Amino acid sequence: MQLTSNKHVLSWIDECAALTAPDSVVWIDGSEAQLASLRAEAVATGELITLNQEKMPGCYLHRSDPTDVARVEDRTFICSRSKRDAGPTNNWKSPDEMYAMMKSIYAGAMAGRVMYVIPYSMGVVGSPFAKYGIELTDSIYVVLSMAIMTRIGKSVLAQIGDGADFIKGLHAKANLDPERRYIAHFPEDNTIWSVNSGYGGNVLLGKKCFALRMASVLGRDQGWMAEHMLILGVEAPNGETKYVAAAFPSACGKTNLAMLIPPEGYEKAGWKVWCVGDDIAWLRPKNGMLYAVNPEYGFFGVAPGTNVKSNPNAIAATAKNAIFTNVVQNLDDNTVWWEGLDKNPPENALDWRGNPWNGKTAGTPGAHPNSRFTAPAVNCPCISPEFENPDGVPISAIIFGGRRAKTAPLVYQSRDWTHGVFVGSIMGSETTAAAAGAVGVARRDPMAMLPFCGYDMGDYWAHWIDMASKVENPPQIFNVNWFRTDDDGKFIWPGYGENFRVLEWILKRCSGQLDAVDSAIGYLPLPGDVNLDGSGVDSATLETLLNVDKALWRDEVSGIEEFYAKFGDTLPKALSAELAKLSAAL
Ligand code: GTP
Ligand code: SPV
Ligand code: MN
Repeated sequence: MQLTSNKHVLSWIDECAALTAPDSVVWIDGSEAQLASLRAEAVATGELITLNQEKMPGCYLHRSDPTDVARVEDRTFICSRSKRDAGPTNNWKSPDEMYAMMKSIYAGAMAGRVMYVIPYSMGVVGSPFAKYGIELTDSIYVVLSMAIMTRIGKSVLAQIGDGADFIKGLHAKANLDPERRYIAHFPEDNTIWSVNSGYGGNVLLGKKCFALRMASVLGRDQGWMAEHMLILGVEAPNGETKYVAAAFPSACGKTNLAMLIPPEGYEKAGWKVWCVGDDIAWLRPKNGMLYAVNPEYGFFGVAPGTNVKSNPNAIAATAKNAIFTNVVQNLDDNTVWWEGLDKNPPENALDWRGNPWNGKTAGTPGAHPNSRFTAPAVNCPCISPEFENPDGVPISAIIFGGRRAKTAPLVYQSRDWTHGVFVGSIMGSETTAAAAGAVGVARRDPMAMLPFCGYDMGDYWAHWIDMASKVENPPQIFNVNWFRTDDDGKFIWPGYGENFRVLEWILKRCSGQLDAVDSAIGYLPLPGDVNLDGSGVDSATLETLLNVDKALWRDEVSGIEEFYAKFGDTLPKALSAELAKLSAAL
């Protein structure tokens, strides 16, 4: 049954149905009854596997095709009318060419299948900052995952009303052919087309496709920002909470930082961290500050490495009503396992591909390195009381960071907003399993947005620089690196909960309580200003972590010059000036 009489919606669905030729069209109303019957159907076809309902109520396992386990950056396109608008860091094809090519793939692709219509909201439904989308898909896994990750159903259609202000998403699994897999964005048409994949980041179109690639374009045009950032609140013992947003590349620690539990001494003293979001932030000027909302409704988090010590809040979030993708299935008790969950891998199990796997003898990982959980945000014990605040939270600090074995110190602060934008623009990190391709290769990933910026990165930096003129008290900008290694390649900093010590320094700098060392790259902590009590890290090690190796940084400057050169005249002059200053200081 159609759930709207909106002509824009209905004619678009008709067009997509005529193209993909599904047997039927089913509207997702958001009711638990409908979702329950879809779960049952997915279990019957094997698309989902029911897990132990006593230990893990409402939890299911899903295996994606082995050739389809991560985002595909080389097959992701920004199809703006002009190539210049996509910029040098995005793949581009003209809309006409892309529509024509993808139409040939979509043609009849849903024959014998059902087309589900998912109305969804990014942000609290009805709030001034919410944006709406409709995703058409032939995957029940997508429907059920969208029901966790976004707010869905009739209430969204009521907000769209008779209007045309919604993002049109079309997803078809087709035959999962990796050679014909495309994730295409048409910013001028509010349209996203995704075909031949069933992996989260390629097919949950509200997430990276809408809330970052399309939304970054909307933000440019409307004076706000869509960023690959977590949002957290640090509550002091006196009850006052300060908010921080942090951009780290994929699988570089956003979920873990967002759900951090402070070290014992701090916890006892009454410090607490609240999670507002773990992956995406929409920021806009308000009351002279930048306010951030998390447009999502759940977490699509990395499973490996998540355990009761590293991230107990994430473990709790997955205790019920979660979907696990590409993890190990323990056949003894029908629960799940992944590398780093505990030191006791199951012996009688199936690996992420569904093949028999004995964790004691296998010698190969049982879970895919990019295996993930999809969990409702409300399950998270530290979810912020402000999670559903339609105005969002005021941001005191923005933190950039990535995986850098040597160059970047544990933490440093930028001198001002423009220098902070420079610090974000020169971010580098080693690639991870979150995207298909080689892992551990260093690359530039400005603002952790390289794969997610929907327009020219030079224009994006100009937009960043310009935001300061809209905000009297812009956040202070910092850079962190939890991933410095010693000569044996081991991480030097303990990370996880201990990162709170760095947050404390950052917030004290924001409120003017601490001095700092003025170095070539920015402000570094004075020795003694990062509290190491109970961390197991000594002051000599901290010195190593804060060391700025000028020779390495001079190489870094050459790398940045090369990167900046790609942008031609869209590179803001203010950034080349910052680079010249850095080069001179070194
Ligand atoms: P996406 O969901 O891909 O955007 O990733 P994310 O940034 O949320 O990354 P996440 O927090 O899931 O962390 C990814 C990996 O980094 C996991 O294997 C973590 O165990 C590991 N990790 C997170 N924080 C730290 C840290 O402080 N130190 C170290 N050494 N590893 C960390
Ligand atoms: C990332 O890769 O940054 C993720 C997972 O958060 S995905 O939704 O696949 O993009
Ligand atoms: Mn992410």
